[in-house]
Amino acid sequence: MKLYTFFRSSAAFRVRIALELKGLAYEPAFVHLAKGEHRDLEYIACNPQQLVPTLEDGGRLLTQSLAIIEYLEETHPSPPLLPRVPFERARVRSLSLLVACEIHPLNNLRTLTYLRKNLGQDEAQVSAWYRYWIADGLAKLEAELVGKAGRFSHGDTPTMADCCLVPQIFNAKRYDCDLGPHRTVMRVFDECMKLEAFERAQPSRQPDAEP
Ligand SMILES: N[C@@H](CCC(=O)N[C@@H](CS)C(=O)NCC(=O)O)C(=O)O
Repeated sequence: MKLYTFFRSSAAFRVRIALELKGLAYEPAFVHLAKGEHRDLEYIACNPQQLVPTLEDGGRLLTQSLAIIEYLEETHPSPPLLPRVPFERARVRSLSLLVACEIHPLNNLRTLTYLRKNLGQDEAQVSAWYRYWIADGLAKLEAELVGKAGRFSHGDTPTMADCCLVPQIFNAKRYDCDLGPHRTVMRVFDECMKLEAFERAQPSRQPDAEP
């Protein structure tokens, strides 16, 4: 398998964690988002959405991190990243979608670039936007997890929800967000980072990492 990835991409980070948790080898192909390589014609041929990640498996291409993780789950079921019981599977998907659909789109590269370039916002205003939506989103994730999380977001083994939670926290730390109020979220984050799979997938450990 080949994964089109960028060290700082939290969506690619989700898939890297899933690959590591499942012990699946992959070849990374680097797409430098800050240099706009996701808009190169060659990459658009792989991913018409012009987003990272893309997974190539047996010559076929798959986009969208959660679809990729579910594909890995179905093709390599062990260890599972989704529980067997339908209600619990839905719960893990719900937590994953809270991060991927409600938090991440508000603070990804193209959204922040639009604020800067099209709406003329300065860095302080962009940071205020970023921090507002992170605080709002993580408060909602905290409300979902408090009193319900196990060692991890759902139960005592890592799931797809943790593949989403951890990159979002890396992102929030990069923007110096106040993570103090999100105690359960941060407890789960710390628990995940004790595992080698999460550690190996993190941005600074990637061959394309930059300071
Ligand atoms: N929902 C998509 C999000 C993908 C996404 O937004 N990727 C970011 C990097 S984390 C990206 O490629 N951004 C390029 C841009 O915003 O122009 C997924 O889960 O794969």
